[in-house]
Amino acid sequence: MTLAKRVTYYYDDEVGNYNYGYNHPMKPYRIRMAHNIITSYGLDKKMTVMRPSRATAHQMTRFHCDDYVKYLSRLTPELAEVDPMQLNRYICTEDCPVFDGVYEFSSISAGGSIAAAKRINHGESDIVINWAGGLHHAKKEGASGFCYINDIVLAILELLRYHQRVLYLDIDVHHGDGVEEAFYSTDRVMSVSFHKFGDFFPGTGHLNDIGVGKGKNHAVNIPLRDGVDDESYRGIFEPIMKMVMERFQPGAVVMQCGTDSLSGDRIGCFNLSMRGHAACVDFMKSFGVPMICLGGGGYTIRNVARTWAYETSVLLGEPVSSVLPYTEHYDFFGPDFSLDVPSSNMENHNTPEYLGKILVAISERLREIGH
Ligand code: ZLS
Ligand code: CA
Ligand code: ZN
Repeated sequence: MTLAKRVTYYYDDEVGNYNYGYNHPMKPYRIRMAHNIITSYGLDKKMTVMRPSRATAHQMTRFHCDDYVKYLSRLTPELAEVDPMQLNRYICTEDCPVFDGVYEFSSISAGGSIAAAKRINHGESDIVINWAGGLHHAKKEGASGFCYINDIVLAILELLRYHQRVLYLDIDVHHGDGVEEAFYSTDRVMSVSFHKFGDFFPGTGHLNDIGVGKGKNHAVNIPLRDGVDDESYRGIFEPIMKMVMERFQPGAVVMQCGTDSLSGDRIGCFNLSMRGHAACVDFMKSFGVPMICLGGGGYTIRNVARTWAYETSVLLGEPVSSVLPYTEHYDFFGPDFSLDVPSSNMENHNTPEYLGKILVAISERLREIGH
């Protein structure tokens, strides 16, 4: 683990009450489960814990269309039923259901990420955490892939007020399409996403999608196959991110720490262990550049809670016992009750040749940028 830093942690206890629906894989409750592990380890005593104020409609329209934000702010399950035409304009309702409080939920997520950016801008913290953030698919004009408001784009826009260059890094198993698209033609934001590619949502993030105009070579896509393990992930993650940091020299980093890239995820198809996932977070911390860590995907909720709690300890530089402390969710964590998500024996479809070719292609393009 690298050296201790000043850490701020944004958390709103209401977040765990929002519900996408019984059958839906996205469970905001996992954020409360992570929080309870964090406090049971006493990690809340080692950082500044704050409840973020909710993002206003006005703040949301810094990225999103006025009409969409206005519509979302008034949207209720009842309204969705009486006016399906209007609804279909903005939302694919199977992935993005109109649940009770959908707008408030989004404003908690976005409020935390915007507050995180302000805290970094004012030099009040080295690292800021918002596990309710990371909703990377939301578009300017509509919801997509469980995401309604793009808290990440809003946070980056806030950071750009004080920082000439901002790095966005996304280790969710899905492509960070909403964020990439928002900054596709600028050289002030570099967007790097590692994701499953090939017959997988959202379908974007090809190796050769590199940005346009001034943004050329400032979008970096690492398309992976099923079953990537800790060793092969680290083998491309570390050299790519070292090069990115050297060439781009960002003033701030926003890292989306989606945990659907863990082994055994309900939607994902990678084979990372909790320690392999957290090693990426620790590696980024080691550069000593101000950083915001956000949540995102993660659908096997006991493993999401374990991993975000562990990553909080890694960011604090405070080792914790691998025996889970008692929490009200203790029964979720059997039969082992340990702070661990192991890899499985699934096949790794990413051959050394495949990964080698990706590394060569990306190195060549990164060599072209620089200041
Ligand atoms: O990155 O694959 C799709 C789109 C479909 C297939 C699924 N049907 C329902 C709609 C059409 C093509 N959607 C993905 C979205 C993944 C979003 C990831 C978000 C993030 O992790 C950041 C937070 C998808 N994968 C799995 C599902 N949707 C899905 C699985 C099961 C269900 C239940 C509830 C709803 C309908 C049945 C649903 C969606
Ligand atoms: Ca990703
Ligand atoms: Zn995801």
